[in-house]
Amino acid sequence: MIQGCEDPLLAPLKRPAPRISYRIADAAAALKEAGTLALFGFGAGSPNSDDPRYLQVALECFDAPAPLEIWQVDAAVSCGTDGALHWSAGGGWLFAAIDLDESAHGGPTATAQLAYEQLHRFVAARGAQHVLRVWNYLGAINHGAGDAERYKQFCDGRARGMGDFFAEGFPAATAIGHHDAQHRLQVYLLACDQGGTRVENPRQVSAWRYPRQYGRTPPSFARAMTLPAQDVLAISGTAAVVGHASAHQDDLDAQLEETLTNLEALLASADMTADFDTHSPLKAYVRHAADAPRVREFFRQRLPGVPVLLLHGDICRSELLVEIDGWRYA
Ligand code: 3EB
Repeated sequence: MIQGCEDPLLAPLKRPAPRISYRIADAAAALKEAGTLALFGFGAGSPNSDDPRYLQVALECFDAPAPLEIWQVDAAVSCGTDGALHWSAGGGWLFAAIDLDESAHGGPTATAQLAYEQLHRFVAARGAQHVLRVWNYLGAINHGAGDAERYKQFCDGRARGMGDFFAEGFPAATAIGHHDAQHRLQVYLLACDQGGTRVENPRQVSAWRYPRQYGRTPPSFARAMTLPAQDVLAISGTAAVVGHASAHQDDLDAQLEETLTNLEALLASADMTADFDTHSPLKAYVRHAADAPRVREFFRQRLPGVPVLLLHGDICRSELLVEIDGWRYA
């Protein structure tokens, strides 16, 4: 191309980030709104819907009534199912989700392998797609000792199933334990026809370089991902991990402070200012229900006005009491 000649027809299409919000709303009405790419309910009491864009997440919410999470794009959305998988697409964005019952697939390793194989097969068939963000929810995540811990079995299966899915680099991710009696593995993702930029945290060893003590297969995720238009950061599950070690065992307040320090370090390493605002929804996964009021108070004091969903979930290291993930919109 001739230098200085900027033909708008040759410039790549901008892919504005989906808008993500929490809302007390009627599920059917939210699904009817223009541009709804995905809708999430939280916990057993949340709505049921067969719409492929809807997922009932197996984590209970500490808010009553529990809000819905809505992803919206400025484009027409199509959707469908493909075997055990359901999906939607619009404006260059792709949502895909799978929900598998472990009892039908032979435990956490085999189920994670199958989930990632299915997602890989589906996303690959849709052509150039970049997986930017993945969420993983599995039952009884801390059950089992040492390498037999269910989270570590999940990491083994995830790595086996992904093959070259993430050859360009790992997506940002979250992996949290749910309390559903049925051991279901829920995995959902956000992909785009343009790539993002991976962000690591200088305070933390990259997860894929964790030493052997954390399991045979290091967790495969990036700490965060800048979305293609460069204005939004998708933030992975972030906890009180410094270097590769868990900090402040049994101290909720200190873990919250350390986690916020990690989030701020992540923003700095993405060249963003160290603040969150009313457009930057977060989630806090809280291990012990009794800690929820203190976590809520921490957000009220330290991140006032930031939308936060408090969910009852287990962090993948049993000494960690809280984990935060979410979005930072510039
Ligand atoms: C950590 O920092 C906490 O296995 O996909 C955070 C985010 C964590 C994602 C995953 C695990 C995962 O290591 C654990």
